[in-house]
Amino acid sequence: MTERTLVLIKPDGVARRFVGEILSRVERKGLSITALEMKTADEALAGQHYAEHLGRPFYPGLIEFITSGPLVAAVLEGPRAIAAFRQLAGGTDPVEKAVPGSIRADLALDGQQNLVHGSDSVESAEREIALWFPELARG
Ligand code: IDP
Repeated sequence: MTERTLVLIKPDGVARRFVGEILSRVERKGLSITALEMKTADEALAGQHYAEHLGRPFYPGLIEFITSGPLVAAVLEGPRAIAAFRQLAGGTDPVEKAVPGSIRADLALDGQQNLVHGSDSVESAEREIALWFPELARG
């Protein structure tokens, strides 16, 4: 079943010049990039994106990080795109959770600055696509 998912290459990924590396892994996996934009998130957008984490101890630092510089937002499409990208990304903590071969395990060390975001469900994907690419919102 074809799905779509919202992916961010976070500001650390752009600063470390991993945009090509990460998009290359996406394409090698067989996912299609159907929207792609570089932008800098303001606090309002970052807060909406990470609304589920409001109140967590790491939330203020996360918002500061995500708004700290340009990032790349993308919509990927393909069979099981949500799970497929999360497999490519690896677990949240690049050392404790991400498996070798994943983007985070291979290229990151830090539990916050972990290079990428990928939607975790169909509902999250549709909510996040509507935030980052309002012109692609459905319903
Ligand atoms: P995910 O990005 O793997 O889906 P989430 O639990 O949704 O993980 O957390 C969102 C983001 O918040 C993470 O990717 C990471 O950047 C940051 N984060 C999560 N947990 C921590 C933490 O314990 N310390 C610092 N940052 C965290």
